[in-house]
Amino acid sequence: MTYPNAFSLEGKVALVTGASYGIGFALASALAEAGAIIAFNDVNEEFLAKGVAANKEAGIDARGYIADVTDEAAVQKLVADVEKDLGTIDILVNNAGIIKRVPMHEMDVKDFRQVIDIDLTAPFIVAKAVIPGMMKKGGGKIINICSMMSELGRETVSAYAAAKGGLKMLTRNIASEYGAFNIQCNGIGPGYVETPQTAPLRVPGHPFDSFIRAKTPAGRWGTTDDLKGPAVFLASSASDFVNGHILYVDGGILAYIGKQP
Ligand code: NAP
Ligand code: GCO
Repeated sequence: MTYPNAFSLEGKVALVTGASYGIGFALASALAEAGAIIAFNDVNEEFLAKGVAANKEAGIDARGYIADVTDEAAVQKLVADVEKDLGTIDILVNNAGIIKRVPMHEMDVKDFRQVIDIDLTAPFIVAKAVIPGMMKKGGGKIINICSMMSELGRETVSAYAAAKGGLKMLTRNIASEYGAFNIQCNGIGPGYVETPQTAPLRVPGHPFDSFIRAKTPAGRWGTTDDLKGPAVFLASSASDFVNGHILYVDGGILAYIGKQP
């Protein structure tokens, strides 16, 4: 395999969940720029329509599919519709996710369960739905969007950390169980990235903003552009012998004790 062909996704069908905006939208754009045919999902019709329009504006012919990724019947239909419209799914990015920041002792169990449902059970549901097609086709790529909280805890994010820690091990188990079918399953662990999900933490002057800048060697928040190259790598044949790996795209947070105050 010559380079840069190894990074080409020409003709590959990619499904990205929760991709009307934020990290999912950026990852879908990156895969499209590398040649992939894009199917993206959202749970909200209005956001889905905005996502289709934004892709069109960017010159990307992405198909939008509405589904709540926690609903197995809806996901089975989503995958069947994508495969009817575009062909067998070669690349799955399990991106959809939520966070609820509540002190654990005050957290309602239904909120805990909702975070686990969307951030951990849904990646299982969607991967389960696409793996049979990948097995039949002779291989595929699954990329689960993990987190710093796959490795670290912090106050108020118990449900999210439990989910993202579990997602790390689900990633490794899919890699273990399906590597023999030429399916590689890896994770991307973004650091702290500027998206709507982290907007409450990035209010100018918010102590968390200066905290994260001090914890990141580059002294800045990540952007969704920082995640594009790693996603294309893990979606391409350049990573065919990378399996069960969580690629942390965190600017070095996990390596760094933090800037002395
Ligand atoms: P975001 O801006 O909040 O976007 C989350 C996306 O997931 C939205 O499109 C949302 O759609 C969708 N979604 C939520 N529940 C869904 C469901 N049940 N079915 C289908 N789609 C659903 O989040 P983000 O910052 O882009 O994060 C994307 C992923 O990266 C998440 O898994 C997050 O945990 C992870 N992550 C984020 C960061 C960060 O710093 N931002 C860092 C590490 C990891 P609606 O808006 O329609 O609900
Ligand atoms: C938080 C943040 C983080 C980021 C991300 C870090 O409240 O700590 O939302 O969880 O979203 O997951 O990798």
